[in-house]
Amino acid sequence: MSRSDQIKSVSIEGNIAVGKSTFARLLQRAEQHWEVIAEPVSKWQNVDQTNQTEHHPQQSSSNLLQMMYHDPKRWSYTFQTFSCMSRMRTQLQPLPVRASGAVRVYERSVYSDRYIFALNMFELGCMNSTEWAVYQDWHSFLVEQFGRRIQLDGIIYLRASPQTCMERLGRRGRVEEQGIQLDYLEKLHTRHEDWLVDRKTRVHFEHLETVPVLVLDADVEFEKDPKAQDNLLTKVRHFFSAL
Ligand code: UDP
Ligand code: D5M
Ligand code: MG
Repeated sequence: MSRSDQIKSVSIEGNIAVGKSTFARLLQRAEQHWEVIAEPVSKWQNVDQTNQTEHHPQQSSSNLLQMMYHDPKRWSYTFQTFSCMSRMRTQLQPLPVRASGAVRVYERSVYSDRYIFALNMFELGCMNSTEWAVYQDWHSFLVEQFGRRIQLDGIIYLRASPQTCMERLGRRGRVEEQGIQLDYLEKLHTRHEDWLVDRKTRVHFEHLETVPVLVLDADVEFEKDPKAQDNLLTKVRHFFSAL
């Protein structure tokens, strides 16, 4: 198979509540040969514990997302292991769509896990330097082992001000996120800008250094505005056709 026949992999990146899932649903409706894979948030909210020992028989799941927000120092490293493993699983899933021009679109990636969240957790002191070193070691090892299967051909960056994200976060009302402050969204915003706009985050995978990035203005209210949606879709079609 030549490179141009291969199914392309693209991730949608952006701050918490910027509108990634909403945008992903829009893409899924727009073209049959775009296959959208949602972020596995529900897995993080329901960690299956059915294999537990008999000492804890009554509990069958725990909410790791809530635990992380409630006690980040205790749970950030654990959260990073679980979120990254679940993203690896989704990125490695076999491909049902084989049409020419097919594109797989992921909501976030193993790369935003590292260069947005894990790095931020380390800089906030929620992971210590040993946890950070261990994390980086296995992350690099696994990504290198999976090679092409886990690489991205492009990134769509939904870019909006932290204030817009804060409003949308409130509107969505996900219980675990109710303690999130603007300050946290500002830090994540800066991480996205460093990585995807200014490209000054040090990355450890060659293909990421040159991966094409489409920056879309997500401050506009696109959810219920067909004209804004058409405008975004035109840019996406153009971007995909050049990958
Ligand atoms: N939303 C909105 N206007 C938009 C896009 C999204 O009000 O143009 C709302 C959406 O209905 C949801 C919230 O913003 O209540 C967060 O959106 P989503 O879950 O898609 O964000 P994600 O966290 O996946 O980026
Ligand atoms: O992201 C889903 C939720 O999960 C949101 O509260 C951010 C959080 N999240 C996602 N990945 C990570 C990592 N790697 N570390 C910490 N927190 C994370 P949303 O933007 O709502 O789709
Ligand atoms: Mg989402």
